[in-house]
Amino acid sequence: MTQEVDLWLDDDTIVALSTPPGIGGLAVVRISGSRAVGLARTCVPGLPRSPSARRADFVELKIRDELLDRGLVTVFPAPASYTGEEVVEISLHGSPVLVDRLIAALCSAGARRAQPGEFTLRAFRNGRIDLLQAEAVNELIHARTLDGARMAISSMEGALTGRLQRLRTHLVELGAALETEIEFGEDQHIGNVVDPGRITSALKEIRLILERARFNEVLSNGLKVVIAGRVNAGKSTLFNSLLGHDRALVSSRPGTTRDFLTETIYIDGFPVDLTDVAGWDAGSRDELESQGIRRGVERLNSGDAVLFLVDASRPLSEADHEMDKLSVSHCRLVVATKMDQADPEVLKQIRRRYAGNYYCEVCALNEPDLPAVKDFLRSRIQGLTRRKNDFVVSARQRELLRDLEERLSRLCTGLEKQSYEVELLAEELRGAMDCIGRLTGGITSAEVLDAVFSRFCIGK
Ligand SMILES: Nc1nc2c(ncn2[C@@H]2O[C@H](COP(=O)(O)OP(=O)(O)O)[C@@H](O)[C@H]2O)c(=O)[nH]1
Ligand SMILES: [Mg+2]
Repeated sequence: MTQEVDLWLDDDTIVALSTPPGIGGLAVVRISGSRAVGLARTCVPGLPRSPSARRADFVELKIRDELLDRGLVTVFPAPASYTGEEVVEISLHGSPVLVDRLIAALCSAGARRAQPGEFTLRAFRNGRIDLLQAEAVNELIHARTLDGARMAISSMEGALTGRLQRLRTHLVELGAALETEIEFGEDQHIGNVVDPGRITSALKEIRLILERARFNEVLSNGLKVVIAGRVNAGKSTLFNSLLGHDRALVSSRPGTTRDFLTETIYIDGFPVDLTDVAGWDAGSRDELESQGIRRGVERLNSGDAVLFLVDASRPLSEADHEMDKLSVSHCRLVVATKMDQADPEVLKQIRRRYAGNYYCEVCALNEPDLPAVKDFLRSRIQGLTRRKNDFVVSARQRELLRDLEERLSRLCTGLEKQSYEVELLAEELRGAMDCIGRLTGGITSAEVLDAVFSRFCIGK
């Protein structure tokens, strides 16, 4: 863990390519640290003695008197830069050869190659942004949808930070009240000193954030849909039809698909991850298959919707009933398949049984577009994305928010009850403040920083 501590403490001037690696129209090389301008000058001899702030200058890039390229140099003096340090950005032609040469020259002059996320880590270290905002930067870069990007930007602007700061103010007030109580005995009810309603409303706020975190995930990462149904129900055929090409193996021999296949389709530009799962045959003793089933069930439970396929050409079986039970509590569309070979008796039975469900009948073999299935997915997307948020919540943040929620709810109960242990309440309160500190990065550790920043790209 010494490396993270170094990153946290060292004052090297760092350099990295900030645009994607490879051939492109332009490449931007970023340098940050107290020696940024000095080091840049070794490759930009024409850089003025006191360069103008945040204005691009057209210059010659030279390495040992040899012209490398012509490009633009912009100097961002400290502290009004992305990292809070002196920053220089050099944009040149997007040639990996030129970029490598430039970075190597800067390194031999004394710069160090930046670690993933190190520019943003420095912004955090120098108090330009908090940890919530740093994580939002990464969410923004990786957003798969425009809505995801919008939420990330607003998080970067401090939407979640603001909410948590308000909450923290309430908790500090409550802490002061509890201390008075501890010092001056038990004759007055704590509710007289602090308004428990404030904690209740803080609790509501946290619950709202948590509830919305789920929607956030869909908005940022797309809809996760699992195709379920007994072996040979036509899952892989439907999967291929929705994809528009043959991805999954289709066979009349049961149990052909032994693991997952996940592929993305776009509905109105919105990404939908479709998963075709291994043979769901409940009676199977085959080790590999039952493992596939277990993982399929996990997948089902963490997804946003289920397409539950029932074969209309064969009598309903025990496996159908089991799949029915597994999927009933999820948002699901029941799909009667193989309509070209439907058995009238079976179909009647299916229609009766699934009256009241979202339901459609298809022949995936000859029906390439499957509009009924797509309509269902479309309405699911609309349902989940109707409520827009102004922040993103990472897995790390969600865990801390859950912890915070539990503590606040214990605090609430404690405050409402007449008999309470003030010391215990104070303990919960400290825990809650800790959670907020960990969320924003006021309290942090090398492991957390490593976990957060190692997910970044180099150059950000
Ligand atoms: N007649 C007909 N056969 C189908 C249809 N859909 C799938 N099948 C056939 O049913 C068998 C099993 O299909 P498959 O997609 O592999 O089922 P899975 O085990 O649920 O993935 C294959 O022989 C398919 O060609 C359909 O709409 N009509
Ligand atoms: Mg299959």
